[in-house]
Amino acid sequence: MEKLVFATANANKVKEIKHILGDLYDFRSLTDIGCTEDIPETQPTIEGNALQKARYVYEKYGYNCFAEDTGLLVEALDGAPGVYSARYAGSQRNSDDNMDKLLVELQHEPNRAAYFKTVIALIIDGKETLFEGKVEGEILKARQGGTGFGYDPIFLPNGQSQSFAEMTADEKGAISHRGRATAKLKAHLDAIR
Ligand code: ITT
Repeated sequence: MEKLVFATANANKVKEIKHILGDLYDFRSLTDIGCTEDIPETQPTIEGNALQKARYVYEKYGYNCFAEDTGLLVEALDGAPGVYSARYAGSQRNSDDNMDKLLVELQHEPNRAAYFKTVIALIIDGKETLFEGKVEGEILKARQGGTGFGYDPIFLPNGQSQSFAEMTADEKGAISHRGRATAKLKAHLDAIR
């Protein structure tokens, strides 16, 4: 297969998706193709942002590629931070600040239900396909665990006794939003290879 670019600046996403897809595909990073600019993410939806990032690379650099966008949607906050998850506490995009803000917002809130949603947008020879993955769970009262990234230390998936940040990459990938979306991407790529 010709090369496929993963249009993300987030090294944690690359690690998790490579872990699931294995070595069968010849993935290139944005750095590999000389794309060092900040790709715009200005759409009002997770789907829109995933497509915007993938289209940017496809149109500007001409490579088949995929991008993903992820959000954490909290029921008691009407789906916030959602599409704004990365910038929840400000443009510094800092995970500790984001978690602190969410913990304060939910301080007196008994309903802790939330879910992660990932959308992967794939563009091969101009054909766009979307893959979605979700995982339901709850927001913990304090951080637990030191692995993973982003909101992982305060997210407890339903039916589990450990937060995402207490799991190994295999454990998280087997049930996570990104793991589920990536499994669909993998099935599609395997089918068209
Ligand atoms: P891109 O270059 O791919 O856009 P990004 O870091 O901007 O990378 P997103 O906009 O998709 O990524 O990130 C949304 C936010 O959700 C951001 O704060 C992440 O830290 C967080 N996040 C994404 N995936 C997560 C996961 O698996 N576990 C916990 N938090 C996650």
